Amino acid sequence: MKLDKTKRGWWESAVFYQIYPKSFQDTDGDGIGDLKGIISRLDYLEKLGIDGIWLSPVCQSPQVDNGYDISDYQDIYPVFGTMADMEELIRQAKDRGISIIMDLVLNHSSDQHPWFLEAKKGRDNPYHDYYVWRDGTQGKLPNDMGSVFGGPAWTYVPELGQYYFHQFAPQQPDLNWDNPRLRQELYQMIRFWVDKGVGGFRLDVIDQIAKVPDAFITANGPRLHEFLEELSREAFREDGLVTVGEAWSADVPRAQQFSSRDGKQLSMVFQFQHIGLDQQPGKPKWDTKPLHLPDLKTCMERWQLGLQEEGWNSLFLNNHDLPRIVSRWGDDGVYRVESAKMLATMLHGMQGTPYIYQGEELGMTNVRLELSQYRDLEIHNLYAERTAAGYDPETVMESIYARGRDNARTPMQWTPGDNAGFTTGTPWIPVNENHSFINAEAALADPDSVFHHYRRLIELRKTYEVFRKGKFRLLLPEDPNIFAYIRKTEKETLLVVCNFSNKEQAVDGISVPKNARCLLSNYADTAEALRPYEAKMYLW
Ligand code: TEU
Repeated sequence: MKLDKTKRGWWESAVFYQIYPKSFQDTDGDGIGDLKGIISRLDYLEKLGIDGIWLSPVCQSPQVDNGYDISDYQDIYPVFGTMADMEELIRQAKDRGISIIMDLVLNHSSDQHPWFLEAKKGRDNPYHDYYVWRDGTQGKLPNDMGSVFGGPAWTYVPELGQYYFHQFAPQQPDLNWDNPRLRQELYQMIRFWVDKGVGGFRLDVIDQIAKVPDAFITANGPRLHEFLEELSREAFREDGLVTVGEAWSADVPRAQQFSSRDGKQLSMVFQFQHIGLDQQPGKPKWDTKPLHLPDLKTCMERWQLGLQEEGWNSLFLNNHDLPRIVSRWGDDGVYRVESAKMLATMLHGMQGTPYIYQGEELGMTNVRLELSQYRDLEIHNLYAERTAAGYDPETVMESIYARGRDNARTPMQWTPGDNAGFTTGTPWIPVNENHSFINAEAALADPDSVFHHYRRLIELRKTYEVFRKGKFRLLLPEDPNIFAYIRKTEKETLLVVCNFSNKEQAVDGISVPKNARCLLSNYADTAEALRPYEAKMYLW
């Protein structure tokens, strides 16, 4: 079903799919995915039934952080292709009812961006104030703020006798949003992409643009909402443009504001409260603790209820920064297929716009590589820092296996053959060996595959209004193994029941009326109790 994408709110009925171009499909044998590769896989995505592709950055970049360090916002990274390829992708996707959602990295640029090269030339250079500088002497940092990827958030430029601020790598200097000229320049750049026909934008770390380093503020700076309203007014003029902001700091009240339905800021945000549930409070993401299902239920309930009337939810379990969900909340061994389908069912029954991350629809899993085979700068920084601090190397590797970003970045598994059909060359990062049995070719051929389960979920969301509008009610909040909820409109009731354990679980306290239809299940039949990772969706 094709949606009318000129109207605000079309995304409430949509499902999006994230592509990490570097790892999706290579066509020229250099071991790195490219735009032509994406074009060649549009039929596959059309079959899945998605309405839009969130494309991780494809702009010109030295690739220190795989494209999240942009050196030219209006040009394509040549290894991915040309502007003509990009135009072709936009056009061919549109023909299939699929919008391209570009990734906008507005918090920082690459240190190779001409603005930064100019900025470094002198304090009175017109571009100097595009970045965030503080006077200082070498060795005496302006303050002790750290960067997300390890090390200080300040780097010294001896020629200027100044430090610049970077929340991420030193090669990703933060842009100074207090400068109105910089903001106007960004809006013009955005209009360039709107004119090319993209359907919207995903905004990288958008809650961090209004930073105030002197006050140790990174997220939710005092001018954030003012900046977002201006950005929306000046750059996102069309009602049909969908905008989704990455906001690690978002709680429900903030998200209500970011995604308020008057369209003043963004269509929705990615919030991460459900993602941090296996993290020790106050510690980095590497220091994990066991998962506890009631925490997930309370968290999802809070978001479902919180954004029911005001705002709009995004729904996701995976992206290019996160470990594979089946290896986290599911079972990536015996019950991989069942648990992948169960997790999808749990999520896609909720209110919001679902995002599927490439390979999630195949039940792709985490990977264990040798340290030297990892490519992510964050992993290498972590290993160096923690081993220098006396951590046992094996313990550090365990953290990397559990939480490293490269888990999500191994190549898409298309076939059981060489390099999973991703490339004819040497892949830039190893292919997961389990492509021999986890791959799209096998999934397409098997009507019971994870892929077809996702396809059915997407179809259901488009068939029944209850998915978009139904009011949420959590059932059995304390149950340690069962996640069950109801969605209800005046006309329809949807019941979702999921077993998060690898054991059979009796379900007490939920009755399924006689007139209910089972819309979807990950087991062929129905039994008294719920079998390992069983999921059922009923409608009446
Ligand atoms: O990520 C923002 C961010 O802070 C985290 O997702 C981060 O990658 C992770 O938690 C580190 O532990 C965004 C992008 O999604 C990410 O790929 C980029 O590296 C980052 O911004 C910088 O642009």
